[in-house]
Amino acid sequence: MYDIEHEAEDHSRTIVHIDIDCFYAQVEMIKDPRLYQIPLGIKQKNILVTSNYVARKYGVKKCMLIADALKVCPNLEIVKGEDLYDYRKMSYQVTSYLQKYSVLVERLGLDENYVDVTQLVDERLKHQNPNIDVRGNLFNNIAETCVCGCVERLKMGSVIAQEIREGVLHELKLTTCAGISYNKLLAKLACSLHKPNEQTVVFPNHAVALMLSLSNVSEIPGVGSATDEILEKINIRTIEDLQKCHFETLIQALNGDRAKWLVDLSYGRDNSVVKTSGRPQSIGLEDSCKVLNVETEVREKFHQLLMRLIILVSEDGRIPTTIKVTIRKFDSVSKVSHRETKQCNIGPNLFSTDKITRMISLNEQSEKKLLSIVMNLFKKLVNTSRSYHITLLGLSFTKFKERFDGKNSIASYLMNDLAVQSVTSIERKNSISQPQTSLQTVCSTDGSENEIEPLPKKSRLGSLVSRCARLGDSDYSSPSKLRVADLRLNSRDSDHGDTGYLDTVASSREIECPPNADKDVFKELPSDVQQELWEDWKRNRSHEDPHDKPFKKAKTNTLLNYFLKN
Ligand code: TTP
Ligand code: MG
Repeated sequence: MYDIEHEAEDHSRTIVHIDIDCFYAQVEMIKDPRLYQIPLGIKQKNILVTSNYVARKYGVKKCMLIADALKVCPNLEIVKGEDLYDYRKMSYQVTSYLQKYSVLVERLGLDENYVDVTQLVDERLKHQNPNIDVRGNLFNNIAETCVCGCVERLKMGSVIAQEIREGVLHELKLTTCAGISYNKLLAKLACSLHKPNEQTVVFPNHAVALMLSLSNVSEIPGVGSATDEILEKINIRTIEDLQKCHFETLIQALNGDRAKWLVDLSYGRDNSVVKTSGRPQSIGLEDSCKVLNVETEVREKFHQLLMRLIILVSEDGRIPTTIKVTIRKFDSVSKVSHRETKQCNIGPNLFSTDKITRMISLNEQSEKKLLSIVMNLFKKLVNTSRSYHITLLGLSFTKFKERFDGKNSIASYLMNDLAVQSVTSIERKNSISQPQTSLQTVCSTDGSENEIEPLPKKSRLGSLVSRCARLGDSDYSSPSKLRVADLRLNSRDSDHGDTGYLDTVASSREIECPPNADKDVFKELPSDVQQELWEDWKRNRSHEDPHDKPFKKAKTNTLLNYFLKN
C-alpha cells in the first residue's frame, strides 16, 4: 500500500471555490425578473440543462428530458439556452470580479472559479483580530485543533468568501456557493455541501471524513468515466476501497503518478495550484438554423454574427488577426450534415480604438470589408451557383495581438504576465500591504480558458523580475510600484519618480527607437527592453515590407510585435 503518512501535509494555502447557483437560469431571471417567482427550466434541444430552485422543489433536475420535467412540474416555464452569449459574458464578469481578490483565479467551466486568497488572508491576519468566527457552514461541525495556523487562516478565508459572494450579488445580481479549504479538492467538494447561496469550510481534521462521505470514486473531481471503468475492473468502487487498495495493482492499472495522485485524493490531499486562467485563443459565435440557401440571407446572418462578435472582441480588448468561418452543410443525397471551416488573416488596422472609451471598434468601411472577407471565405466553402442547404453559420476571431494602451494593453499584458509568473512570490517576500488594490490595475478583465502565453515573453519578464529582486526591497515595497513604475508604458500615468528601479536600470546611453515603434512609448521603457526592441527590429529589417505592414512581417512572439504602432 502507498504510505500516505510519509509526506507532511501543507495547510498554508487558503482556497475558495465559487460556484454560481443555477447559472443559466439566474442569467435568464436577471433578464426577465418575472421568472424569479415561477419554476423555470433552461433547455438545449430536448433536455433541461438547468432549472431555477423554484423548479427544483417540484423535482425538476438537471439533464432531465423536457417531457419528464413537465410531468413533475406542469407549470414549468421553459427558456431556450442554446445561445451562450449572455452566459459567457456573465461568466467572464464574475471571473473579472474575483480577480480583485487575487491574481490567482482559475476558471473551471463557465460557472466555477477557484480563488487562491492565501496572500489576502495573511495580510488580513496581520492587521485584524484573529479571533473571528467561521462564516457559513462548517463541515462536521467540530472545532479544529491543528496548530499550524490553518484554523485562523480558514476562518479568515470564510470571511473573505462571504465578502466575495456579497460583492458578486451586489455587482452582478448573482447568488453563489463557496467552499473554503486549504486545497482545491476540498474547497470544491465543500462548495457543493450546502446549496444554494451558502458556503462551507472544511478543516484538515475532517478532510478524510469528507472524502469518505462520497458514495463512489467517480464523485472525486478529476475522476472521469475512463478512470472509473479502470477502477471498477480492479474492484475499486468506494473511497475506502481506494485507500485500502493494493498499490502495485493500482499502478498496473493506471500509471504510477496517476495512481499516487488518486490515492492522495482519497485522503483529501491535493497539492495542485490555482492556475491563473489565460484568455481565450478564439472568440466565436455560431447560429444554427433550419435552412439557409439564399446568399443575401447568408450575408445578413453573417452580418448579425459579426456585429455581436465585435462587441465580444471589444470587451476582450485584444486585436484579432485571423477570422474563421464555419458552416454546417446538409447533403441531400447522403442525408448527413457535416462541418467545414475556412480562415484567413485580417489586417489589425481594420480595428480602431475609441479615444475615450479605449474600446476597439470597426468603422463602417472596415465592417463592409470584413463582411466581404467573410463572404469570400463562405464562397470558398460553398459553391453558391448551385443549390445548397446550410444549417449552421459560425464566425470566430483568433490569433490575438495586444493593444498598446488601456487596460488590456501591452503594459497590462506584461503586468498580468508578470503577476502570473513571479510577482506573487515577490509580494510574499516583501509583505505588501494591500494586494487587492494593485490587482485591480494589473489584472485583465478577462479570465477565460486555456491560453498559454508565448514563452519568449515569459522568460524575458522572468529576467526583469529577477533583476528587480536583486535590487533590494525598497525599490518595490509596493507591487503597484513595481508594476507601474517598471512596466507601465505611459509615462503620464506612471508614479516612477519615487522609485529607484527605473533609475537603476536606465542606461545613460540612448538606444535608437525602431522606426515602426511609438517614440513616446519607447522612451519610457527600461533600457534593456529598448535594446531588445531595437535588436528585434534590426533582425526583421531585412524582411521589411515597403508598404508598411509591420504585423505581417515581424516574427511572431517577439517583443517588437507588441510595440509596433497600431
Ligand atoms: P452546474 O453548475 O452543474 O449547474 P447550475 O449552476 O445550473 O446549478 P447549481 O446551482 O447546482 O450549481 O452547471 C452550470 C451551467 O452549465 C448550468 O447552468 C447549465 C450548463 N450546463 C450545461 O450546459 N449542460 C449540462 O449538462 C449541465 C449539467 C449544465
Ligand atoms: Mg452552478
